[in-house]
Amino acid sequence: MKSLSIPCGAVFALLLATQSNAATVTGKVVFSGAKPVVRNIDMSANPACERAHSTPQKSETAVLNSNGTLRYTFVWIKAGLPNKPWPTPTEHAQINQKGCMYTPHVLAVMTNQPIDIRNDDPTNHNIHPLPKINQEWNESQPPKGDPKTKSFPREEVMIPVKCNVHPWMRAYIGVVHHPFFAVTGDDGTFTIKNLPAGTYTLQAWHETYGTMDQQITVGANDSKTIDFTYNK
Ligand SMILES: [Cu+2]
Repeated sequence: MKSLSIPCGAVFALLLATQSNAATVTGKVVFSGAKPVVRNIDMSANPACERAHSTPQKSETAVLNSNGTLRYTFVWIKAGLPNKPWPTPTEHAQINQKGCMYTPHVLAVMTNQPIDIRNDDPTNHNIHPLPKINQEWNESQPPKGDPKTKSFPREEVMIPVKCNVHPWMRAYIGVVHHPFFAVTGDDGTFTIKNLPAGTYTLQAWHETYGTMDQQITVGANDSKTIDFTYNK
């Protein structure tokens, strides 16, 4: 058994070395174009959906934060990583159907990472991802039914998800073969940690405003700030 302690120690030392070489990239996604018109979603065709809200839900296709940044932007390392497998998290990602909306609107996972799909509504949903690279599927889910656990084996940015019952329902799932990605929230920022030193293509994707690429170079232990500005 003693011989085992040597490789374990070596692995531990290697892990420490890897982490101390890890760079962090942070930034924000700024929007400087014409303010998007945000329409109300008409759920009157389905009273169970409409009853779930005291005020109409807003379209999420272009959500501007109060600080001038853009929500639901997927930011990821598109190219430049060493060609090696990255461990898949065992932690399940979540997507919920609540009030006849998908939460979150934009989800990012690793390839093969389990995704729990829940229906918290008192109504049927039909979850229907529309991938081009992964396999398409289409399943109904009864009110407050058991979660469905799914995953996507191949990298794909992005997979639109629709509900065949409620045409306004739309989500996007980004599936990446590595862990270097983020989605902007209500402050419009993103953080990508533990990035090995190197030169990369960093891409921002937004469902309405499209993609933007930037070349970045990070050294060991760097903390870099990289902003994106959409001006549409
Ligand atoms: Cu639905």
